[in-house]
Amino acid sequence: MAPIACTRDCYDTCVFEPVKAQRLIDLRPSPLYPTYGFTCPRGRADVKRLYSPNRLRKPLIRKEGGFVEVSWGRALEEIAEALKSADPAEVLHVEYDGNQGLLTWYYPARLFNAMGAASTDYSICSAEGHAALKLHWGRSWGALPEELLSARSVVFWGVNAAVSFIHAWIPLRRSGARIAAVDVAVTETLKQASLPVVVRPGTDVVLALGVARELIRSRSYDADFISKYAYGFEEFARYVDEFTPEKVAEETGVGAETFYELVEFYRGRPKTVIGFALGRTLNGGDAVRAISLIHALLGDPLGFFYSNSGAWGIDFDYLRGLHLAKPSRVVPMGLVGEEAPKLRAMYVWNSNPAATLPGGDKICEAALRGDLFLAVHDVTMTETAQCASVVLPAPTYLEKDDVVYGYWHELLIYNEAVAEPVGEAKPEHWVVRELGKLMGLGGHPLLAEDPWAAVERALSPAGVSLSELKSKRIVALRRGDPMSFKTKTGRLELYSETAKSLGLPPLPAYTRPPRGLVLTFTSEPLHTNTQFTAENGPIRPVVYVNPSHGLSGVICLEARGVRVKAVAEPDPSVPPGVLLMRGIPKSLDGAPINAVVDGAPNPYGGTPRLNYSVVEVAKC
Ligand SMILES: Nc1nc2c(c(=O)[nH]1)N[C@H]1C(S)=C(S)[C@@H](COP(=O)(O)OP(=O)(O)OC[C@H]3O[C@@H](n4cnc5c(=O)[nH]c(N)nc54)[C@H](O)[C@@H]3O)O[C@H]1N2
Ligand SMILES: Nc1nc2c(c(=O)[nH]1)N[C@H]1C(S)=C(S)[C@@H](COP(=O)(O)OP(=O)(O)OC[C@H]3O[C@@H](n4cnc5c(=O)[nH]c(N)nc54)[C@H](O)[C@@H]3O)O[C@H]1N2
Ligand code: SF4
Ligand SMILES: [Mo]
Repeated sequence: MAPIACTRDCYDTCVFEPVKAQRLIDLRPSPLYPTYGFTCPRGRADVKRLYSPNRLRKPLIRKEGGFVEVSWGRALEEIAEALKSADPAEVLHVEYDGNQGLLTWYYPARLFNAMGAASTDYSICSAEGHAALKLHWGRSWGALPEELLSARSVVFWGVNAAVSFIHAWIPLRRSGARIAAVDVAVTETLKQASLPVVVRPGTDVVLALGVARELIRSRSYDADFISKYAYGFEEFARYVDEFTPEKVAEETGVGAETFYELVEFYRGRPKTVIGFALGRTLNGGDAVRAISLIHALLGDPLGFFYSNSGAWGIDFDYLRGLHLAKPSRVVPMGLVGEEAPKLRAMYVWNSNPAATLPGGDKICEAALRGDLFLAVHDVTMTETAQCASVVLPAPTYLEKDDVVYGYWHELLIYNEAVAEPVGEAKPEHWVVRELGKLMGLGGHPLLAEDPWAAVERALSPAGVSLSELKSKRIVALRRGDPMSFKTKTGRLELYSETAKSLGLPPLPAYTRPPRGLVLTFTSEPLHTNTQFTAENGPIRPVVYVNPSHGLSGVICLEARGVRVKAVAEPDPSVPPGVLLMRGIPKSLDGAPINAVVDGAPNPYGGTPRLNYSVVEVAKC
């Protein structure tokens, strides 16, 4: 059978060979690059989820006594009426990467742009680092899998790759590459790294600038590369000179011995995987900037990998219809919860914001009070769907045709359905076009354009036609020229004139973190964000904490007057001052853990500081 790609928000974007008898019975990981014949526990759980009794099968409307099943016609009328009667600026669509398909994630935004609704800024995950990297490099993409996997040494910085990025981690472990890893706790990744480096939360920028200083002082940088391609070396060198090993130790907690080992590691010209999590900490965008610039000094413009989503030239804006219509306003994702009580209607697909966004609990409060009309299109009854006015059943990626790209590998995959839609599940593009018709927007050019014609147009800058993709099934995309820097000066800006022109600091900045206990998160192997609790069990609300704090058993975490309840587990691999949770659990009393998480946007891409919330511990 034709291959099919996992559409989950994941570095790996695995390619599977579906195995079918009467119905789909297995997804066999492709033996080829870069899936290499293995996968994660979520990959195979998709087969289990496909026909699970937990799937949504029919549209539901909330009534006094709970949800009742209704026809698609009735459900769509209800939603169309609510969207039509509201001021478009008070209608917000919330979607993210539950499924990375071009038709599933991107195209449906056209309805909301056509009506002039409010949009989010899509900042929750990786926007901060994308924006930060562009200030120096004019791009955010970097190494491809083959470049990363053939490296003799790799630094995993702010990413628990042993759990969240297994198709980089396992091949590198097998190849015998030397591994350094930088984190705020001794995670699974640090435990297996030859050079584990534990930093205080929010201080990575100091460590990276300290490394840069040593490389410059010892003349271990590529002076030819710098003079040929870079701008602002003198200013950069002057600036980093204040980041002495003493300052590094004082701010980051990394002692001289480990620090010099890391400098030595970088002299070996490793690749660095810069984790998305960095963009979710204090000074995180600045850390991403500084780490990437180490590779500028080393003369390796493909030395880092962050996300390659922008490398292929796929026109995501075209898919969302931004060439013809714009949202009336943009709400940062970290502030959607705060905004919820002021909205009239919210339409959610491909995400579970009540659980995953800071203050997402306020979405449910507003909806259950009756102040907010909430519609949710999902494959299962999520926390957000449980509060909705109308719930619509969606097909999983196994039940619909779509086009899938990766944010690490360069393969573009044509996914053909391998199962019939379960129950009355309908794809996202069909739903928004039907809603458009009911709202009198059916003739709008954004909705009149056939979804596949939109995909064809969006792929043309990437140099791929749909007919080629359909016949080959997998096409390798090409990235641009790594020596072409689309910055203000046209050079690799060590001192960023691009940032300056935007009113941002031209050099990576550092603000000393306030004192206090920092709540942070690391990935968990059995779940992707909040998914697969039905198949793999719930995510336990455990806070791992250094034994010196004397905490164990049920505790409350409090911030800004909000409390959540969790179980404290003493763990020496977490340093004092850090509270580490695995996955995105719920409070013991059922509230989302994100009720206490800080939604304030970071400065470059607006990503909220999910990995840096100062909390108080209270008895409860
Ligand atoms: N506290 C804390 N919060 C976090 C994070 C953290 O580390 N800590 N991580 C953050 C990050 S990095 C991210 S990316 C966000 C993720 O936030 P979300 O995108 O909300 O995460 P998921 O829980 O994966 O929700 C995806 C939803 O899409 C649905 N879905 C899957 N396939 C389809 C489909 O084909 N069609 C439709 N309509 N729906 C589908 C799934 O059933 C699921 O409900 O969470 C963020 N929130
Ligand atoms: N198994 C599994 N895989 C996943 C996901 C999942 O939920 N489960 N989610 C997917 C998604 S949406 C994403 S975005 C990626 C997640 O990829 P990343 O965002 O890179 O997240 P993690 O791999 O969880 O690793 C982040 C690490 O950063 C550390 N950290 C927190 N604060 C700081 C800091 O200030 N400095 C440093 N150096 N480290 C810090 C945390 O302790 C944690 O171990 O993974 C994807 N893959
Ligand atoms: S979640 Fe990631 S590792 Fe797991 S099957 Fe999907 S792409 Fe592969
Ligand atoms: Mo993410």
